[in-house]
Parts: sequence; C-alpha cells; structure tokens
Amino acid sequence: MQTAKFLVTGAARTGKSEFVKSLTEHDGDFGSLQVNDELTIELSTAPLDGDLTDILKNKVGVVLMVDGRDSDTFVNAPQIVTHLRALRHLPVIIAVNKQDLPDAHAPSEVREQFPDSDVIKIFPCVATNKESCEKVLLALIYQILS
Ligand SMILES: Nc1nc2c(ncn2[C@@H]2O[C@H](COP(=O)(O)OP(=O)(O)OP(=O)(O)O)[C@@H](O)[C@H]2O)c(=O)[nH]1
Ligand SMILES: [Mg+2]
Repeated sequence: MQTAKFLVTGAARTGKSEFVKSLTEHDGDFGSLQVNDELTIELSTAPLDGDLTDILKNKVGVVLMVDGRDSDTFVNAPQIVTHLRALRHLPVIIAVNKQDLPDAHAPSEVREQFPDSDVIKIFPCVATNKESCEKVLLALIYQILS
C-alpha cells in the first residue's frame, strides 16, 4: 500500500477545507481517500502564513487555492508559488475557487499575474463540488507523472 500526500494551501477562507471535504468526506484540515488496494491519497490543509518547510517534506504535490471572488488572494500568486518552490521543488497547481458564484474571476485573470514563461497550471474550481475537485487533483497527479 502506498500513500500519496498532498498539501492544500492558500489564503484564509479560500476553500481549502471544503476541497478536502468534497474529496474525502472528512470535515476539517485532513482527509484520506482510498483509491484502490494499492493507493491511498492523503490531503491536508495549512495556511500560507506559517512555516511550511516541515509540512512539505512528505508531500508529492501542492494545490494552491485562491478565491475567485477575492483578487487579494491571487495578485501575489507568483510570489507564493516562488516561495513554495523555494521550500521544496514540488508540482503546484492553482485552483481558482468559487467559480459557482457570480463575478468570480476566471483562471485566465489569475494567469495574467504570471510571466509568460511560467508554465504553472491554473484550473477553475468549485470546492463544494466533488467532480470539480477531482479534476483539479487529477490534473496535479498527471503533472507529477509527466
Ligand atoms: N459558493 C462557494 N462557497 C465556497 C466554495 N468553497 C468554499 N466555500 C465557502 O467559503 C467559506 C470558506 O471555505 P473553507 O473551506 O472553510 O475555507 P478555508 O480555506 O479552509 O478557510 P480557513 O481554514 O479559515 O483558512 C465557507 O463558507 C465555504 O463553504 C465554493 O467553491 N463555492
Ligand atoms: Mg480550513
């Protein structure tokens, strides 16, 4: 049995816990999901303002949640990604959450924050919707395997 551990981080109230809950049915900052006899996925959340060094040690990828309704959570996304990559060079995907709400910023608007040379993946997300969260997680897994 192997366990693949992912970190879900981002600013306060961006939807980190909701993302974990939709995928794992666990309420809170941690949840696990048994894919099959060989693989378990563990998701844990952590705020951006703490020291993530130890938290990142056993992770295989990072979901950076931003709130599509709150540009304050993504104007500094390039700096956050640079910071995360400096701590540990892991695959990172950005989930632009709350796409179900009116006037949510689209992933393309988050993309505009990044230099053209940055190949980071940016996905729409509705953290309250399981299928939407699965798409984000699968995209991150494909990135890890590529
Ligand atoms: N409409 C809508 N509401 C969402 C979505 N994701 C999260 N929310 C709501 O936004 C609020 C914050 O979501 P949480 O999952 O608690 O966010 P968090 O990042 O874990 O917040 P902290 O742990 O306090 O930093 C809650 O009221 C959620 O129900 C979404 O995709 N759509
Ligand atoms: Mg939370």
